[in-house]
Amino acid sequence: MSVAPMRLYDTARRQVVPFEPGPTVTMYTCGITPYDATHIGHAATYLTYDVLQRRLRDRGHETRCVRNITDVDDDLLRKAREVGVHYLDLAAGEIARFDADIEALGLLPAWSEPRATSAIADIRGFIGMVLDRGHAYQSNGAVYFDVSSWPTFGSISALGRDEMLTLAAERGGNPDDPAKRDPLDFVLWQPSAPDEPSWESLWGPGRPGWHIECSALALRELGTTIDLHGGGSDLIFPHHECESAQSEAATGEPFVRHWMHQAMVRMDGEKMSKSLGNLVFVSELRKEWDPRAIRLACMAHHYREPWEWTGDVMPTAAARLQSWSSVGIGDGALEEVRDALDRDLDTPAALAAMDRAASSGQGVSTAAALLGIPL
Ligand code: 5CA
Ligand code: ZN
Repeated sequence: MSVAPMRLYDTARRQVVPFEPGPTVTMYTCGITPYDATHIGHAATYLTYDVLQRRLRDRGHETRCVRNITDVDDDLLRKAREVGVHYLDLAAGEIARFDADIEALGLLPAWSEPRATSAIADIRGFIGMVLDRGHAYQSNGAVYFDVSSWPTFGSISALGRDEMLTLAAERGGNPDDPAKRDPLDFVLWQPSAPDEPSWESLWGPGRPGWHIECSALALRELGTTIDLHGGGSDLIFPHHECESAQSEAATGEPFVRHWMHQAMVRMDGEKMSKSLGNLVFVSELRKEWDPRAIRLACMAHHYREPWEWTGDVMPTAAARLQSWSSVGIGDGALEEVRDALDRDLDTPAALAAMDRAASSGQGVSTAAALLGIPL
């Protein structure tokens, strides 16, 4: 087994750096908002952290990966209103569908899978800490984070103020909210609309903002500083920038040692997303294809390269699975696969090494098992 450290790209440092956690690796990956079914973009994201964990375990680490469920949030409440069901009933159905999909894909079980609604007390305590340290203010029944009190705001995403304002407007940040001192200030607690769930708090009844759910859950489940934080690249700003600011403001400790983001899976030239509706659902793919081929389809792309979903993706992956299966058991390409994964999780290079071994007649079942694919 190689002794050199694994190397991974860190979004905040903007370079590939050694990733050298202790024996137990703590990870937080942003989970689903359960208002629609799992699409192949979600699957690509969770598969990336799955392969990462498998290689870390192969290197001898224990991994603790928390994957939250955003079960109270603007998008979920809007959809529940549209379809006329209770938001927790909508969430329950979608969580069950998600669980079935990721189990079929052979994902390692999350170490914990906490729901935002389980954390209201934690969130209230968290907001108290941010207020006590002078990094938030109350206005018009809401509590906002004061970005002017946080000089390093923007350092993870490395965006200029205008770019941050544009993205905040696109991603639910309400920069035009007149109760804010600065349009980039973001909500920690907000009054609920009459048909929305509401909890008591020292600042009036209401519900949490989205970003604080992940900060409070990460602190509760894993402590003040976590080894690695993941999610799709669509979350770098504002979600992860805001999480980092409020977490470090609340605890006075570094929040994340390493930020790792999965590039977007696209379709018809745009990010695959629930709001655009250009979706390929895992549950539909599963009806036609071996779930191991779905895994391979995602792993054929490097996690930092955006890629386009096309009609060729599944047939190519299925042919590859077939060629590996036909050569039977063996540990061909195993060390090359390990080396490739240690070089910024280079799954395309790993698959290419396995293709070479298989085409020369060597079995690749051990390497495939390391990638979560039993042959
Ligand atoms: N609940 C929040 C995170 S706290 C959320 O973003 N939920 S989500 O359901 O919209 O997305 C779930 C995960 O899939 C997130 O990590 C998100 O960044 C990722 N994701 C969403 N769309 C894509 C896509 N097209 N390609 C790759 N990853 C995606
Ligand atoms: Zn999150």
